Amino acid sequence: MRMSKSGNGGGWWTVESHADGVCFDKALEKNIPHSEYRRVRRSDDKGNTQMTNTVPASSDDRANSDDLGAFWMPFTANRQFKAAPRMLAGAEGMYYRTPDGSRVLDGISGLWCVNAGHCRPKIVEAIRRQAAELDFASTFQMGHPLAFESASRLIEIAPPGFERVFFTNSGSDAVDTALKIAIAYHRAKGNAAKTRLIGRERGYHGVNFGGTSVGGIVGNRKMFGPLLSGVDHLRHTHDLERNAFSRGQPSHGAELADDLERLVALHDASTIAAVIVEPVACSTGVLVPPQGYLQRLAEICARHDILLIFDEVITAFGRLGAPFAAQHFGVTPDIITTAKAITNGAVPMGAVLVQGKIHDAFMQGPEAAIELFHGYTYSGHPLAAAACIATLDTLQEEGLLSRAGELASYWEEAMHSLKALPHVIDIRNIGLIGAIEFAPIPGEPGRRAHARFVEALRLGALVRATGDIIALAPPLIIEKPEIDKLVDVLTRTLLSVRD
Ligand code: PXG
Ligand code: PLP
Repeated sequence: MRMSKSGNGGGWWTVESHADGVCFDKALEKNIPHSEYRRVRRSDDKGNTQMTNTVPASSDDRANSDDLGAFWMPFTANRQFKAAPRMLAGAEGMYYRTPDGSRVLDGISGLWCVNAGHCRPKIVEAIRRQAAELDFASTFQMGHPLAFESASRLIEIAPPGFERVFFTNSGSDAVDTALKIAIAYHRAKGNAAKTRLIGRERGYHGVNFGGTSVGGIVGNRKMFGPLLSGVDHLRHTHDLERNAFSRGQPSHGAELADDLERLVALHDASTIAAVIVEPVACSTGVLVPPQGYLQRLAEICARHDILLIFDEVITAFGRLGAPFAAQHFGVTPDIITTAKAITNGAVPMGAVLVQGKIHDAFMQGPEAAIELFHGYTYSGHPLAAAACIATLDTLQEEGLLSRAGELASYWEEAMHSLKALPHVIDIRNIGLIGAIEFAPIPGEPGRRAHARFVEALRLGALVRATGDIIALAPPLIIEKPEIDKLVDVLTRTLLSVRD
């Protein structure tokens, strides 16, 4: 079996091919070739679904709507998954329910989205009501009230100076929108040569061409040709030698922000439009910024008139104990991208928040002229806008925007209690985010975390495997006994999976 560095799904490192034709996981235990597997969904009279193995798949079967063949799953080892599917059927609060009725504690908020917990009544009701009231209305030369209201509500909780919101469908769209706005901003200011974009090694900024280009995960990049030109990358901040088992922000590495000066010296500031970083790089395994790093990066950007974009697709909406990570770290960027928890994961939506000066730069020329030739059919979609407002209501009414701060020290202790377990080489934490890094098995990167993800699920907790790291980010409604339960499942998992 050959392993290779690839996407961020199923692991930053994941299986690329099965040279022996056998899927690992459960199929491996039984030594069953994946080609002989086909799963069929059966529903009982209560509507519960169950997966059953049946006859070998053939091309004739592909049209069968009951099998798992048609859905090409994102960031997933499709053949491995379909040989041993992991299905969810329902959710409420902190828990998922599987088709056979067992409860799974959600340790990763779905996929870093469900900050207020699952199926919250106010959000469900807002979406239901909106679907019946106004299903769709364009925001191109038209409007509907909730799009404006949701933008205003976001500005109310945004850091100082943020005045405008551009809506998108996802985090990937938010990133590409932000990069385009940055280049167009400098052009509007008369600096048309400022077009270069700087990302960071190990950064994740979604999967559109712009985000892939500024992203720094090799598996996400290598299959897609030359990508955007005029892009460069800062060094990442991961430093196990100096910072392993840091609690919260590590002490070493602020000087890595000076890497931007190297790129300025190489390209000249007059050619650089923007730097984009995740305040905490989550997808790549929770890289917490060293103390002083973000401040230093912001200072260098300001000195060279380079826009600083914080990609807060994961870190916004209370994850660190403040509405945005920018407020938590006390660093104000020029642009913020966000998505995911903006609707509590219930309806796709992303947003780009910009400082007043950026929007102002576009408001020139005749009033009848379109100022920014950019937008999505679903920018400010009524269902998404309704879900966004209801999400903000829920987060604010329940004090969830600050709750991660209140739980952070309990969470930190809980995470670091796993320190001595087998193969653990680092534990990281900030706000209600955690990560456990394992020593990789030589030649089989990612296998260790994947095996533990599968076992934790069997024991009743959903976590995320990325590379040789298990990432955690529970809904912000989590109670201390549930943190204990998560730690208990992880402890048993790390003790029982030996290799
Ligand atoms: N930027 C950041 C910082 C993200 O975390 C995106 C952009 C893209 O958002 P969309 O909505 O287009 O997926 C993300 C998304 C993981 C994982 O394994 C993380 C994301 C998505 C899928 C998996 O940690 N983050
Ligand atoms: N492709 C075609 C042919 C379209 O007509 C459109 C939108 O009108 C798009 C792509 C973009 O779709 P969206 O606005 O949902 O991003």
